Amino acid sequence: MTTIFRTLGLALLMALLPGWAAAEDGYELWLRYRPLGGAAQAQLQAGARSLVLATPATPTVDAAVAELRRGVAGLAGRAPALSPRAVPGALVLATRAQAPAGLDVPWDELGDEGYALRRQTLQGADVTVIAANTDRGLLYGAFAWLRAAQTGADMRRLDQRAAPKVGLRLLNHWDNLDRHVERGYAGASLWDWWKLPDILDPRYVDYARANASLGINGTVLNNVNAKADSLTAPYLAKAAALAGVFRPYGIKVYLSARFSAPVELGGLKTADPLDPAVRAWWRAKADEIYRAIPDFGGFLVKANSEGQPGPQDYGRNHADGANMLAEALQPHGGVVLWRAFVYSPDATDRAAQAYAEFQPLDGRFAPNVIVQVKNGAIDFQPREPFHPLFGAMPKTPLALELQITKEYLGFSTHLVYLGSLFEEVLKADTGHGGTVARVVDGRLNQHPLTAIAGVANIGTDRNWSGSQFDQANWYAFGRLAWDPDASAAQVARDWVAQTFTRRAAARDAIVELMLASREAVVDYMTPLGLHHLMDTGHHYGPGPWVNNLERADWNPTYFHKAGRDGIGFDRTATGSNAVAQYAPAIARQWADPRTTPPELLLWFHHLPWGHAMPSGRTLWAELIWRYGRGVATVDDMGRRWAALKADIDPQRHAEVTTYLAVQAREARWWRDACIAYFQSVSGLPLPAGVAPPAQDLAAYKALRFGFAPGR
Ligand code: BDP
Repeated sequence: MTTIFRTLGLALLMALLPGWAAAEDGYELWLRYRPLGGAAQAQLQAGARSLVLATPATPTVDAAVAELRRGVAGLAGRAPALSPRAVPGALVLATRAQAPAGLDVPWDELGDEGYALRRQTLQGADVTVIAANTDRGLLYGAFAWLRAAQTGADMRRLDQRAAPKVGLRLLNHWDNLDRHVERGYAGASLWDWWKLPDILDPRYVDYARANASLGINGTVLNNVNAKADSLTAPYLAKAAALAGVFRPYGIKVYLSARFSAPVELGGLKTADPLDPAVRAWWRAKADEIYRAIPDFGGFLVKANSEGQPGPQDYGRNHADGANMLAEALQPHGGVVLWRAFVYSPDATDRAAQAYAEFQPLDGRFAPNVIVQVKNGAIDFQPREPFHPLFGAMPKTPLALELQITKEYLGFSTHLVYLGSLFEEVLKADTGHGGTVARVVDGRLNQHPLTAIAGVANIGTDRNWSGSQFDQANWYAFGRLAWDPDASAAQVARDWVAQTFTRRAAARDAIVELMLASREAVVDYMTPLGLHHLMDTGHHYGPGPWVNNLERADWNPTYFHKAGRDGIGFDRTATGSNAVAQYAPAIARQWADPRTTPPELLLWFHHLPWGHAMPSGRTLWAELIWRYGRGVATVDDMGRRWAALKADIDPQRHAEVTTYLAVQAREARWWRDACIAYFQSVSGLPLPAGVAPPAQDLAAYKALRFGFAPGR
């Protein structure tokens, strides 16, 4: 009772005090536009006195102008008015068609979506130019200019040029029609399907602004575990309403398509992709979709995976299925994103299956099909080697699928900056003549059609992503999708400056904390190449002992194979030989434990507990040392954050503090439960100085989480 009153009292107090009422809750993301203060603010004011439009008016230009006015009003204290000509201090938005004489812009380099920002003299006036070939380019340029201002760039000497390296930069929402988000840890789905198409939540616009600010240009609205209902007329009208909100922001709508829809919706007896009636059904469906959504992006498909229907149900292969849909979308310019996340219960190594099913189909896909491949061969683990399909299907455009939502990395309660993980994958050398980034951006094999997808971490939570720091993962995905060569550290610096603080010392301290966080989670969950030790179903918390699931390859024991003799999955020639799916140079390196990086050791090798590690420790001692290092890093993150109290607004500082305390507790839980279990298997004593787990193994095994989110 007293607590209720106390809470109510506090809420009342917060509502009454203006400072508190305006407390930051994270809703504004990285578009918070707080006053720059000091010289920077005066400079920005001088450089954005007015807005000049040298471009045809479109809804996208309107969006750019609105954002610039909002941004400058916040950062500089005064919104610029529209002016008919280039007066000194004007911000000139120019597209090629109406570019004023005297503009010095390398138009051809900018393509359809790129932009140039520069300070220059135009018709005798000192102005800033935002130039692009299209209105979308202008919008991206406007956001880039605001980002430059927010991150403390010298606006008097601005000279930037950028064009995206990847064509389709997509969020994948695993959102169900009842608003439950599969693997969602940030509340319910943003899409209020019931109230659509008539009622449009204003939040849809803020969602679009946030994505456009990063260059994200497409969104798959519904879960890959799709319901056919999404393709019915009422739901297409709802999707069309969302498409209408997103269109000015350069964002196209896509849908996950259920392969059996011709049976479920069309009353056909089969969904066989070679059946003429089935093909006709999909063509008619595509025509119907494009009548409702003329710029519809296309279909994402999960087929013959985890119980979803697909072409194999009819003895056909993935190319048959994908090409049928591609044929239906082709006249409208749509694409098929066909997922390669497949595995069946009877195979010997789940990590080897996608390659086995897809690689032989290289060259058999229609030109508007992209095969969408997860970053690793298992499933979004804290660390996996890059997927062996990258580089191995030169005739097929491959999209990289990353998971922004942290299904296997502590949901939204653990602070883990995924920029580091994304960067590691993109920069991985495939051994086929280029990195994963070069495969994905099409340069390695000259593919004009390119895509990158991130499984969204967005929901109805006020802070959008379930925690303040999870916003950084959405941000990092978008920035790296635009430029896969960008540095995760630089991206983090920008995010911190836009979101928390521009003060260099504080900003750098937060960035350091973020950059340490990914290795920390690897250490306290799955060090040394271990994977899938998470508990059943919800994937939260440790469950290395789980061995009773109906399918072998759902069990953690299947993945770590720990026994008296040692630990690890032998994927070399003496085991599943999945390592041979990599290019020869990489395969050779990873087939030998002496040349396998310790980070991937137990992914590829089953080794005795006494195996000597480069550190001089035994494998057993190294494993325990790494679990301990993970906990120590999280403690250190907590200390660093505590020291930043004066630099961060109280609400967000306090919130992150409580989250970090949960993470510190749960990192210990992970460490102790895993050590207790592995010790029960190895039978070895703990190395000197290592404290025994806080509880016995039975206590960890007894924990249950019936209502964990996201299932
Ligand atoms: C796994 C998730 C599951 C997804 C599946 C997928 O546990 O919820 O449906 O991947 O990607 O990570 O299709």
